[in-house]
Order: sequence, then structure tokens, then C-alpha cells
Amino acid sequence: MKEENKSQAFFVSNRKRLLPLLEEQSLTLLFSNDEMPRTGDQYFPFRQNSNLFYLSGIDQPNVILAICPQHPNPALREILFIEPNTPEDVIRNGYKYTKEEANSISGVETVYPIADFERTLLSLTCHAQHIYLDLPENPRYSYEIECRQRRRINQLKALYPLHNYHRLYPLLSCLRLIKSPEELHRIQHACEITAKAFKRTLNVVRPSMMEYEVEAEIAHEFIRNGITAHAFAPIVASGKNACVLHYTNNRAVCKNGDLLLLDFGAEYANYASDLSRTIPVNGTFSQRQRQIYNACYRVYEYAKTLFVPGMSINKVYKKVCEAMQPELVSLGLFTQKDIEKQTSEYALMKKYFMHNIAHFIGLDVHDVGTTDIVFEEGMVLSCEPGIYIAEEETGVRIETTLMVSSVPFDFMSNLPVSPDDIELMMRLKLENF
Ligand SMILES: [Mn+2]
Repeated sequence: MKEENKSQAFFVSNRKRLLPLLEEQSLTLLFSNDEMPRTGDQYFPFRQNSNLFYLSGIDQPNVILAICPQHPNPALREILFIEPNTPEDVIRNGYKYTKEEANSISGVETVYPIADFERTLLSLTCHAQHIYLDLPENPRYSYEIECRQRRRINQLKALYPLHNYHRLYPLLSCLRLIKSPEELHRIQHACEITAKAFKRTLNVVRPSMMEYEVEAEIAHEFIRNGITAHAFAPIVASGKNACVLHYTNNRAVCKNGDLLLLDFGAEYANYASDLSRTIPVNGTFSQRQRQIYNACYRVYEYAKTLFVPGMSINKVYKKVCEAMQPELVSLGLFTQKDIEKQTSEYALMKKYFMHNIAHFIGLDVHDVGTTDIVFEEGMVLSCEPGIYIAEEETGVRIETTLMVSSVPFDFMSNLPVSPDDIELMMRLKLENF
């Protein structure tokens, strides 16, 4: 069994924390994500439904978790349904958890074959007034394709129209916001791998290298450290490509004299990390590049101090805007007079810093939590100011993953961030990292 799967107490306690949030006589059902068809007979790499993972630790397709806390039969209060693992199935579909393993990872005592779900459901629904179902909810994103969760909701509502249906997502997003020691440990580990990959890039980047060659160095360090996946598609953007916020093409040449913006993160044991750094391709910042970089760096150092209890992403963003605007004036991008004439607040600044300052990080790199959530100790977020000057074909972003605390904790504080330190590290070309 993988090291990261030996965390039964964590998943047991997550389920325990959910119970007081549920109505009496309730049934909660979570379904694993679909395997997404790629082409021919292939699938895209499988990614578990984060909420199902959070409550069970089971990271494989075709899994259902049922929680029915007041069921008269104690054996039916928590049930995991999984695919069978007969020798024939293993030969055809690869290894899946046995009943014993699924029990040992999740702490759920009753593990049934998934074929028994519909039959068992009859008994569960008989003893429930309320049914909680999990549908992905994100204020910035809506799914066009039908996901398994939505299909199941439609089926259940047709079969059992007289139950009261509830949204599980808000309850779980509330639980997932503050990270437990187990989660912090996983995020820390993901950040350590990400940090190693950044040090590796410092060691190899040179003029005329292809962006995808740099990406390959990141992937090499990730895979040899046992990541689950990239937390998101890595961005390796040289020169003007840095002004495309979600540039993932990574097929251009890193030119002598250009800056290279890197934004990537390892996912370890299903938990994400997120890092951005901007480095000079030839190892030395030009005077203008240093000017732009330092402006972003000052805002970054200031912004990091704002991730304290009582703040929110919206409040941090506002303070960062106040700090960013004069920096852009001193870079000569617009004048104080222009600011007085602008039609809406920070309109000029938003031309050069057009994204938010932070997002929550956890099981998902853009994790649960909205921009007005009040920070509490133990929440984990990115901090990522950027300055993008399309007319100069240059973009700088500096980002880390940090934990809210009275003194915010930076998971990657050991990495070079000042221009001098980056130049020094690139000169040293360290052999051991
Ligand atoms: Mn980010």
C-alpha cells in the first residue's frame, strides 16, 4: 500500500465532522468521477471526485460512498461500494483495492461490490427523509458535459421523488477550508517536490532551450518524487508568452535576453501546490527587467504579510491594488494624472495586473472557498501578484503557497525569490538539489 494511503484516521474524522451538519434521518451519497474518454479505447488519466476522496481516501473509478447515520442496522450506516477484484478483472482492468484494503484506507467497515448498490439503496432510502447529493459548484466555472453526479441526481429524483434533497457541496466546502495536520503535511510534501523542480530549472535553463525542454525537467523531478499528477498544466512562458495568463503551449524558444515565467505545481497524495517564478533565460536580469521584477517582488513581499486571520481574498486584493498602482506609475506605464482621469477604480492598473491575488489551495489547486470567505488559521492559499507589459513583451509573476496564520507560513520560503538570489543560483548551477 502507498505510504500516503495509511491515513485512515484522517478520513474517519472527516466523516465524523460531517455528521453534525446533516439533518436527522439523512442519507448522503457520493459518486466517483467518470473516467473521461480520450480517443479510441483510451481514457484521460483518472481524477477522483475531491469530496469523495476527502471522505474515503479511495482513489479509483466506480466507487460509491453511502452515509446513513441513523439506519437501524449499524452495518448499513457507512457503506463503500467498489468494483470487484477477481483474478479475471485484474487481468482485464488492472488491480483495484480489495475489500480489506478499501476498509483499511477508509475505515468504512461495510464494503460491498458496486453491483449491490441499487438493491442496498432500497433499504437506505426507506430509512431516510433527507438525501444529500454532491454536485460540483464553482462560481467561475460551469460544466457543459453531463457528469456522473448529475446523472445520478436525475435518476434518484425520478426513483424517489418524495424525499427532501439537499446540496452536500456547501457543507463539505466548509469542512475543507481549514486544513488538518494530515492535509498540511500532504501540501507541504507537494510544495517540497515543486521546490525541487524549480531548483532543477534554475540549473538547466539557458538561451535557445525550448520551453518544453524546461517542462520536461519539471516533469522529471515530479515523477521521480512520486507525485500523483501535475496539480494543473504547467506554464513555461518565455518573453511575450508570459503575457498570456494560461499559456500552456510551451513550444517556443527561450531567447537570450528574455525572461521566462514558470507556473507549476506538484500534486502529492491528491493535494496540490502552486508556484510561480520568473527568471532571466541567460542568467542575468537586464536593468529594465530588474526594475519590473523588483516592483512585483515588493508587492509580493507585502502581499504575503496580509494572509492573517480576519482578512479575505477581497480585502487582500484591495490592499495589493493600492500597493501595485504606484509601482506601475514608477515603471512609467501611466502617470498620476492618468489615474485621476480613469473611469473606474484601478482600470489602468488592471491592464497590467489583470488577475486576482489569491485562490484557496487543497485537494484542488483552485480549491473550495470564495473571495469573501474570512481567513482563519489553517486555510491555505496562493499569493501571486504579477505585472504583464504586452508592449514590452514581458511578464513577471511571483507566487507561493502559504497558510493563514498570525505570521503567515510560506510553504516554499526556502526558494530564491530576490533577483540577486535567482542570478546567484543560476550562476552556481548546483549539482545537488
Ligand atoms: Mn495560482
